[in-house]
Amino acid sequence: MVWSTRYFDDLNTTGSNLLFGTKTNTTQFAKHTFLLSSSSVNLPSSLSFYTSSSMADEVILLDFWVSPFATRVKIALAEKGVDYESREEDLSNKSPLFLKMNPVHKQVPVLIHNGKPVCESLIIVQYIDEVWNHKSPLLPCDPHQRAQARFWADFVDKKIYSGGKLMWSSTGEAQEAAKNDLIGCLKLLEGELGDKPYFGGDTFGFVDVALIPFYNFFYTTEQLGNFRTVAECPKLVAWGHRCMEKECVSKSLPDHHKLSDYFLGFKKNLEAKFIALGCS
Ligand code: GS8
Repeated sequence: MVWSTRYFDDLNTTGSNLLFGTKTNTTQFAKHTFLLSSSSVNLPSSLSFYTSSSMADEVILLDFWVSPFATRVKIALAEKGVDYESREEDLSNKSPLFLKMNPVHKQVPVLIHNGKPVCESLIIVQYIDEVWNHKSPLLPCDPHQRAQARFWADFVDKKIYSGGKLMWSSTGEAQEAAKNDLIGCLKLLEGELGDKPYFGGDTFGFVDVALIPFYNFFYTTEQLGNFRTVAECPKLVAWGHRCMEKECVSKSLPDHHKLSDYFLGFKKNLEAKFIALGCS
């Protein structure tokens, strides 16, 4: 595994677009011998050699250490045992390679596999599951279960990420409303988890990969909204602990204290800028 030595260099280089995800919203094998077209086909492990990528593959991740979206990709690659090079991007000074590889959204993560880019974290995780289908399937075989997994992963993006973002960009009553909405969404997720060890059932899967990077953010969001996730959603917190025991997760997630310091400092800077601009 090749890790970027610039991992912690760019802590303060990005604008609010890092947190809020858009540029405009400042406020707020060598090649495969053959590849089976669907990861829904389960092969005997003796055949897996023919379907997985070889060490000669070049896998580069355009990365940013704070990004929960990039963390998803790191977890999926680690779970599949894929070697890759992480290249830390300075989001306030995007590299020519980055702009070339993701000209539409200009966002991390971007996976560059043998020179070809794949963008958008959930699409990248599905791509990884299809290409490196020799082990640890992330999506289920059954089409309906696959659709369900995609639904909940999409829910994470639409409700958990967006709900957290709203909490960060609001104050007072609006923040309280955002907090209550977020807790409601976490409870829905806890209901979907039920008594299963993972969202994927007995094994770690697609929804687990989609959500676990945000588990780290719970700690920071709790401080901001003055609530305890464990009191609200104990099974979800137990799931988070279970996931953290997996090496692919623990080695991919940034330290939550560092993350918390980063975001709380970031929020303070943003507030100071608002005060200086005379905004309330
Ligand atoms: C979101 C990626 C994103 O927001 C995905 O990959 O799933 N839907 C996408 N990336 C942020 C960093 S993390 O907050 C980003 O690259 N921001 C820079 C920018 O928007 O200019």
